[in-house]
Amino acid sequence: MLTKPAEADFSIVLRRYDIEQQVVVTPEEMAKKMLPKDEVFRKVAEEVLYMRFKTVGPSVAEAIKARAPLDVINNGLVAGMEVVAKLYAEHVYYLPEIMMAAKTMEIGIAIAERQVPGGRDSKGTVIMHAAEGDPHDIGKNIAAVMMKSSGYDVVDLGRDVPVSDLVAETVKVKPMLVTGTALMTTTMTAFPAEAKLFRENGIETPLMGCGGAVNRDFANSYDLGIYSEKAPQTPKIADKIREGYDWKKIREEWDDIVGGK
Ligand code: B12
Repeated sequence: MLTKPAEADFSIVLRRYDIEQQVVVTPEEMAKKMLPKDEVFRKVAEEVLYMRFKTVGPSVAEAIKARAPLDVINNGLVAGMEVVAKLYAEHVYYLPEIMMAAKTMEIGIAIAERQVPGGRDSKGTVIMHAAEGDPHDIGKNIAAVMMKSSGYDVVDLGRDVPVSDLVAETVKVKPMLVTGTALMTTTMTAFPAEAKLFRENGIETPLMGCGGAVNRDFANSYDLGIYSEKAPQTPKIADKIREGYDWKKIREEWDDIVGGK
């Protein structure tokens, strides 16, 4: 006999079947633990966390009156996205929330980015891309803002960039640095393939491997490979390349460089 709907226990029915235990943490609890204490940054971060794409613009515009635009990006928008990523990992948020939060963050970044001081002489050109097959470009976009604000020209090839396109563009543009982002273990293998083709085409440009799937050991495992863990480290490394450091010297002095010494 069928159970009448009124008698069904929906707390048992409406649960994810593909994980062992449903995590009970709420976005509010996670926000309390992870979000910055600073009121201005917190408000911006909450816009991302709660996917408020209609109000993120006014909040960011308000925040950049009181705080530096790059800090609003890093300590507000990115901080909010970090909570979203954590909630996804804990199976509280699902893909639709991720996509809406990412969109909200992008709207905010576009507004803050316009206020980042620029207009200086270019320090050099950097090519940035997300690896072939990889749609994750949020970290790359943040790193691109940092590079532009530090005086570098950025040629952003976007996401899911075929290895052959990257090589062709690098031959054409002759950048002083190429960065790659991979958040998936299936796409990070693009970097050694790109480095091999760089070499075959006589390119000695350092190829920075970045993104969640990549660690320092992996980025150091192929010729030309160097590592950057967080977006704000990249201008420091690029400054050293300007001083004449090659990929081997960057590797040797990496800790000192990103430590700011
Ligand atoms: C947002 C997100 C998405 C969005 C991406 C939107 C976008 N435009 O980027 C969407 C919804 C599209 C997506 C799709 C998928 N995703 Co996804 N996604 C995520 C999520 C939740 C957050 C990533 C993120 O943006 N974080 C915030 C940014 C700021 O962090 P970040 O990218 O790590 O960047 C930081 C550093 O890595 C670094 N960095 C990054 N890039 C660069 C570049 C430079 C130059 C520098 C210096 C530094 C740097 O600096 C940043 C901070 O300073 C992660 C989970 C997680 N915890 O990371 C999964 C995750 C990356 N996704 C995953 C997967 C599997 C997928 C899908 C295959 C899911 C599916 N089954 O369909 C699809 C991809 C399908 C395809 N092939 O097209 C997996 C990858 C697993 C693996 N090990 O391979 C993850 C880890 C989730 C998981 N735990 O399973 N995803």
